[in-house]
Amino acid sequence: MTDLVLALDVTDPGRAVSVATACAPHLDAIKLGYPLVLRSGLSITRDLSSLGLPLVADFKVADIPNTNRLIAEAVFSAGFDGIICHGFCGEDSVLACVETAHGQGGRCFVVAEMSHPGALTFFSAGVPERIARMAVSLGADGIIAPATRPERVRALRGIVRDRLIWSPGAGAQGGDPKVIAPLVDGIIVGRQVYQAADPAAEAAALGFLRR
Ligand code: NUP
Repeated sequence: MTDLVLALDVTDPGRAVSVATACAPHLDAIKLGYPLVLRSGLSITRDLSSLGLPLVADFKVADIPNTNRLIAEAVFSAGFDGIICHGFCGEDSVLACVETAHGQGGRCFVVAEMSHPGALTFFSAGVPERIARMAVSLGADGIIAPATRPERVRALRGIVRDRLIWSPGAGAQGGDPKVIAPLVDGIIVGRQVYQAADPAAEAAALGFLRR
């Protein structure tokens, strides 16, 4: 069973809520990031809470431990259920997010390798493997790994084993949802759904991934 996670990068808050509401029956979680939250404010969580879906803040938190903790506290006080942080800032920075998440009953995902072409400039040469190992050792709930590179997801699965892998990059970025879904616990899809003429129908059509 693979979760379908909607990347709600819809910049108009009203439309974001209507897209999320229409798609909700076909989703397992909603991921919100800067494109929406910088326009709507953190209070968008209140508008989405009635959908009853986990809300994950994709702020790719990447700062010193104290700042990471302050950001994570703001995220969980606003009603989010999960947070995504970067791993390259090191153990103490990641731990601040993991501990704050777990203190609030939430989850923390660590970006191990990004999905876009330019990611390989620095997410290469064993770095993603090191980040994945660190995420496991710090008790993170899962990692983010690229749907655009299934072979890399397989390699990282060997490290994280039963921790979660959520994977963006299917659809608009070229990854094949059919290929990636069996390898991961959650597939993150944004534009393919919210830019469709009928987002709910598009989300429903991805329902086969969840079986
Ligand atoms: O490596 C990453 N790639 C990626 O696309 C890590 C991410 N968090 N994302 C996010 O996933 C990206 O910011 C966007 O919110 C979503 C993918 O959206 P789309 O390409 O399906 O529209």
